[in-house]
Amino acid sequence: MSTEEQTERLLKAWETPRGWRYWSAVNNSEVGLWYTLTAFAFFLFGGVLALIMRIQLAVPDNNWLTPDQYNQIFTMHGSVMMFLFAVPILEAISIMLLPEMMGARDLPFPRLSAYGFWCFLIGGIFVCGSLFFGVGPRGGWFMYPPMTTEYQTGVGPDIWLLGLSFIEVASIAAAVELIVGALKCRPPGMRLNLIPLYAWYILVVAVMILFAFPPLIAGDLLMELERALDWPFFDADRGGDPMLWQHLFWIFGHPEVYIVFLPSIALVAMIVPTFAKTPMAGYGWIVLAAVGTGFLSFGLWVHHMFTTGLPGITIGIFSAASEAVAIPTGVQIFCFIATLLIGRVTKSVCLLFVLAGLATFIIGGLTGVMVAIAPFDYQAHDTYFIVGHLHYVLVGGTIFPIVAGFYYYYPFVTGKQLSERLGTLAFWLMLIGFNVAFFPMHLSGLWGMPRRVYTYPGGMGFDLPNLISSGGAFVLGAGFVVLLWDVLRPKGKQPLVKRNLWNAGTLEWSGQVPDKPWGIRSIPIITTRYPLWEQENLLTDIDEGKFYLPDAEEGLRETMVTSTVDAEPMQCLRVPGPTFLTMFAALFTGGVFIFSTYHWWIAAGISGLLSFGTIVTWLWTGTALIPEKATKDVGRGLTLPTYVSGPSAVGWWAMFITMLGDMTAFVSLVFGYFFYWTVHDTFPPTEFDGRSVAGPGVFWPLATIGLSVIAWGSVIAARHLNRRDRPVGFYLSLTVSVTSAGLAAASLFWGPYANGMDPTHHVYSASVCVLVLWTIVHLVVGVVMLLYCGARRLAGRMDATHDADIVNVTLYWHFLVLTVAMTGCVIGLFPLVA
Ligand code: HEM
Ligand SMILES: [Cu+2]
Repeated sequence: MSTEEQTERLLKAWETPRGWRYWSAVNNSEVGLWYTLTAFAFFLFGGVLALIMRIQLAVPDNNWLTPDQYNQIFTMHGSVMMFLFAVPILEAISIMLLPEMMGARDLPFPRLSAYGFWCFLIGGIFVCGSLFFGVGPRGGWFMYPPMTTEYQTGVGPDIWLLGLSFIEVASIAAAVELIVGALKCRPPGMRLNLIPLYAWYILVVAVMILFAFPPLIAGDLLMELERALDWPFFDADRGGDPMLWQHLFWIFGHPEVYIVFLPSIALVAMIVPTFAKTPMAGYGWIVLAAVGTGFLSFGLWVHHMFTTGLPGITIGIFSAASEAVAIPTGVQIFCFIATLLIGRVTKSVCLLFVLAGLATFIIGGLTGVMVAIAPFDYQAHDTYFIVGHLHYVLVGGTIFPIVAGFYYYYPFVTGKQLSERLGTLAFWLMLIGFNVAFFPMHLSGLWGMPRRVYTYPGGMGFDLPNLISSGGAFVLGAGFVVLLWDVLRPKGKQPLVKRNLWNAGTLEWSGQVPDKPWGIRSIPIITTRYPLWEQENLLTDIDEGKFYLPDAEEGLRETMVTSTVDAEPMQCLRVPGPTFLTMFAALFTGGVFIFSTYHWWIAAGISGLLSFGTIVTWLWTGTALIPEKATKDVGRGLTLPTYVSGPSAVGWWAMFITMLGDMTAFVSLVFGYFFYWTVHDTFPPTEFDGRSVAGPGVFWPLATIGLSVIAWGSVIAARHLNRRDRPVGFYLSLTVSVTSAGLAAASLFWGPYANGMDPTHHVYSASVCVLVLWTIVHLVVGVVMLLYCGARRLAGRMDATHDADIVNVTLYWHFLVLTVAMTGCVIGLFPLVA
């Protein structure tokens, strides 16, 4: 078969739709690009808000903005920068780059990435839009209650809670995708110790997202229940405690700063070796340090709460832990510096931004070491010193490396190059502007200027530093205008760059210029960390289709799945192509959140049904399809299965990872319950406010556990019977499990209901009810999944050998039965021992 014919078939299979259908694309390069541009647009929006604040603060006693406007603007600035820019842009860049770095044709779930993108776009516009109607949230980016519960009416906080929860779900979806992508979609031979450093960082970060975002989502749920239904989680009058929010928020919030820092450093880890022309020194150390940072960052959150009156011992421990994180961070920076010293460095704008980023981050790190010392923090807390510190870390650790990445990867995306001259200008404007803007904040902070104030009185020593800051902010802004101009200016006359113009060693640069939509012409065997430097004739062999999957005989999109550690070929995975379903699914899901904000319950309900219908259609037509042949010759004499189920299937991994995140959110709710137990003398209380406080009793929670175990057992039986091809037994087991799951949900509801529990009465009742609510929703989802499996088998889309659906659903049920058991024990049995 001639290679031209192969090329043509491949191109046809991977063709990006044209015209208005372009927006149905799901390919990682398209979605990644949209995602990046959207996140960058939100960054510019957040930046404009920052400049507005700086105009307001330039002179004392200014009343250009009202206090209320200022509050909305600083809240939105922080929230946009963190939730709509910093996290999404890194996921976006990874969606675009990760498959290319690993010689994969696409990520394992292209439609999931597309869905995540549309959710992000819709949610982001909704959240930002509130500002233009003057109804934006006003509680700062950490939304502390009771400010945001008792004292803020209107929809502002609801927009924050629901809009951002919606986006967090999208972030988690991307994290799942990236984890599975990094673990399962590598080229043959690329063992874990050969993967690009970028992939390691993304793996660490995605896992962090998986464990950090769910506590926040749990917190959002609690606060929204308090705001919408008056369940008193944070209301001290009824036993609630605002501190729980602070814990949940910062269990998310501290890892968050590493979630935005590590992927940027990952870009640095790709750029440094290229410009030093030598492999990265200390690969193993860097990986260890990245993993270490990830772990440690979950044990530091209390340093944001030093001034809340916690016991001294707690403060001491968290202070020490906070200092400790400087060690792995330092290790990484030393490795970068060492590589630059060993290598022969070429000068370039990218590298300038890398160096500026490292230097700025180090300064921010040093003020971080200062504020991690509790007595110092007592002084600096809630002053401009903190604002100075956090921007040094964020801009040094995130913005400058991302700009470096922009210069580095711009040719990869467009085939054109950004101007070194304009780049140098932008660099100096940004570096000088940044320091002039933010250094004085340390001083005004130490002199006593609080943060989050819309103005300050003259003559207290704040005038000059603020004026200087504002001037610097505009110089910094000018730097971004230059960058933006460089990106947008027409480059029609500029010739296309040559292939791999930086002479990089990593696989993403194997793409042709202009790039083809197929990701890679054939999937190579990788034996080194810098294949383009170290593997002879790699590019020619790839181009000539000498490696795997050089053809698309069936006209389908295919990529390879390999084993987790050793990257041995396991499956030829068919990935789905363009569809509008994901966009509609996101629109309808968005509707649920947006309508709920305004308490338009009917509209929210309809939107929910539509979203459900769309998602089911998407799954039904796009996942676990029975292939036309069981195996496929993928080239070089290798034959791989086209369908697998169980732990070797990517879908199984996605379910497993998603459920880890889901469990984390649930555990956060359980944590809340026990948190209340620790702050009350008697919990559960016997009576409150002249009324006795009811509990759910023992019987019904235990009955729920029993029924769920029956349901779970029948799910397992159903899976076995399906595999043995006993349809009658299969449907029977399914019926048993659906029925007992339904009864379990009913009995879980019945306990609190029959005992007359009133969730608005006391925080105890509320925390029982939220666990019940969570578990019932999960039972209902479990039932829906079972019905889906039944329908699949009836429709001939699942059979004895093609059983991925029921296998994945069984996995869900393992987690579900654990959830039910924990809920039952906590609400039913714990009161007996408490
Ligand atoms: C154009 C550059 C920027 C300027 C001039 C700027 C300015 C400011 C100012 C003046 C505040 C304090 C508001 C107050 O306390 O009253 C602030 C807060 C904040 N900024 Fe920035 N900022 C910039 C870029 C960024 C970036 C890139 C990020 C994150 C990636 C960021 C994240 C935050 C956060 C999280 C807060 C805290 C908001 C709060 O207190 O709730 N900023 N910024
Ligand atoms: Cu922190």
